[in-house]
Amino acid sequence: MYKKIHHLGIAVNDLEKAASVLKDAFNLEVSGVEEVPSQQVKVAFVPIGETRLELLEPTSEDSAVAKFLAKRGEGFHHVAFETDAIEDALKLAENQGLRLIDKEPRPGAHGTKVAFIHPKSTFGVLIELVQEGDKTE
Ligand code: CMX
Repeated sequence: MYKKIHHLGIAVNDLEKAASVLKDAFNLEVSGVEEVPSQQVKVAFVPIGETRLELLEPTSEDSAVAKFLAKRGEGFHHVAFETDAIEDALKLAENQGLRLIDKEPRPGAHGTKVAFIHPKSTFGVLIELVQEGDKTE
């Protein structure tokens, strides 16, 4: 049901500044910036081997990431598990008593389907399920 860690999300105050550090001090490639209106964030991806980092900057004060930054400051925000069966993965999590933030998948960056599980039911870690767009049709 699960394939790999799709990405690790990191909340930042300034996406350009964080991207520069990863480019200049780590020699990593940083993708173009994309807005994800459904999540009120702009994001950039940084591939590292089989996985990637996702830098997240809020585009609205009401966004989940803005609240996170205000309360906890910059840092690790979520881990995303890639699945090829997101509906089944959500059902399994719900049947096991986890608190789903999204009962149905919603649109994520780059044409993906995504759904989140509340960190209070998963040992303090916000978990995102991701299914790549080309596998959902
Ligand atoms: N990781 C771990 N704990 C977190 C957290 C995170 N990312 N975000 C919030 N929390 C904690 C808070 O610190 C708080 O803990 P305490 O009560 O111990 O202080 C608790 O969760 C708050 O939970 P809440 O009152 O239910 O809800 P919030 O309004 O703080 O929202 C959450 C938290 C997870 C429900 C919300 O951030 C959410 O819906 N996230 C899913 C969507 C998302 O994160 N989108 C951004 C990423 C988009 C992308 O990747 O494209």
